[in-house]
Amino acid sequence: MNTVVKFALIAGSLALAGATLALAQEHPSHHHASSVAQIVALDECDPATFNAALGPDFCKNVTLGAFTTLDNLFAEAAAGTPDPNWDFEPDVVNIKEGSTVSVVDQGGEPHTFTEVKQFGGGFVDGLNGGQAMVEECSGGFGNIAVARTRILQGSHIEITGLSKGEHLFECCIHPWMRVKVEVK
Ligand SMILES: [Cu+2]
Repeated sequence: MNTVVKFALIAGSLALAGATLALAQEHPSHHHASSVAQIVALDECDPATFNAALGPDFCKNVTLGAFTTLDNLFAEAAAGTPDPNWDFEPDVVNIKEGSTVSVVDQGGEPHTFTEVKQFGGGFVDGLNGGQAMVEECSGGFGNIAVARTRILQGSHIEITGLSKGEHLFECCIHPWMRVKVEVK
């Protein structure tokens, strides 16, 4: 077995361990006010084409070959059929007031988890499928309000203090990644 194959197997084992851990965390107790609801961000970015266009280390190699190239991601979005493997899971989260929403990026590239009044387009026009950008995504990462909702690959952010009612979140890069949080 050569070194590259060994590395791939080790990386695969780590990715599977991470997936198991994430699944284990998806079903927290909702019995107390201080519970945590876990959301996972997923994608299948192709490191070769993403990093050639966007810079080294933008897309990590986490999907063991199940890649979508950068050109295909844009083509799918333009056709109105955005890639379903860029996704927040679950799509709807029910929590009690006082709970924490924790969002972990288990994909290969950065995302944002940005609260919006209404779902719409993000700050990368070519990924919007013709939808207008929502004002909450305006300015992209040059806008500190957007930048602070960014989740880098392998990291997580926590949302606290959500008021009772419905809250909508989307990724300002891939705006078909959407979550509705219902706070009771
Ligand atoms: Cu995204």
